[in-house]
Amino acid sequence: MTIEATARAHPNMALVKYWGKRDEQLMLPSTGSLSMTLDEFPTTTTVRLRTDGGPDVLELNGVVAGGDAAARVTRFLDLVRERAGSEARAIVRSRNEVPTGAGLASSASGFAALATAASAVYELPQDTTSRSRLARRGSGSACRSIIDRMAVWHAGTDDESSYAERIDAPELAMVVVVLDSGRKKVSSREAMRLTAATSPFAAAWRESTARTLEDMLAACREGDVTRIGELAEVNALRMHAVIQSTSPSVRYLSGRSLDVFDGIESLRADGIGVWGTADAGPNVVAITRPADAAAVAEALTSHGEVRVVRPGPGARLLEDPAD
Ligand code: 2P0
Repeated sequence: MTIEATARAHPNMALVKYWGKRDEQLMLPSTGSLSMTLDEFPTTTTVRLRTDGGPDVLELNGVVAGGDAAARVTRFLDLVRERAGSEARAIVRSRNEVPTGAGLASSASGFAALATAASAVYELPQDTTSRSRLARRGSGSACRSIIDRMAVWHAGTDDESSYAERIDAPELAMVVVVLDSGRKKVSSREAMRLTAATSPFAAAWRESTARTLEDMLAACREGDVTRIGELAEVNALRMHAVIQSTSPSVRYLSGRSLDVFDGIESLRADGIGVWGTADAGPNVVAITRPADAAAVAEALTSHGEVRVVRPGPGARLLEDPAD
């Protein structure tokens, strides 16, 4: 029996956003979504089975974690153990190169890496679809980080039918503009609940996102970068609109975020194909063609730290953990 496995996964950036659940227990989303897996900001996670009967331990960037983060990992491992028919506890060591909690989806890379390493040590099915379903139970968007390059997450209606899979799309680049790498005030999970419970626009968000996903899949098939960018920007701004319409209102975008959206708009006025998106935090991500990425990065560098990212690999086991 393998006693230790190490996996690496990257965050993903949604072009059609996941914002709301139809089933919190099974982590089924209220709509499907679509994303690009990034080639930067990896999480590398080692899962080692304990033979000494001690409890689960989570170590994040070299520091033993407690509280919600550790409880979430233990709940996830409980599900893995139930499926594997195992009682073995584990030591989980995770290293993140993404600013934790800053809206760059560290939970997606984190649970994608954990699901992949845990599937190996607990001897669960390791095919892509099984790992995607499992990662979803840790954090919804993690199911997309299992997938190479571009992924659609089928909302599904039960555990079996809700998973992400690879799609073909034209070559894209993104320019991440980091404005704030601090932890956000309201977690995505909490704000999704608040949206469903209090926003008068929640149903309209779900309906428009389902339509946008169909349009986005068509744009990807047709290789239409302009259409992809336009749909992604509108979808992101609709998500932020529905989030702001909660009671009490939640606002993730800051004045500086809006300045970046203005900067993107003026680049577009100059004839560059570039569109904006943002997750549950103030950082803004510009979507563009690879050939324009350097010019976009240069133009946006006055707003914050910029990083050009490209489509990256799905979660995978590392043969040599020193890699
Ligand atoms: C997304 N986000 O599609 C959206 C856009 C943030 C904004 O998925 O409760 O960490 O663990 O399923 O996946 C962030 O939420 O939430 C997210 P849970 P998750 O990328």
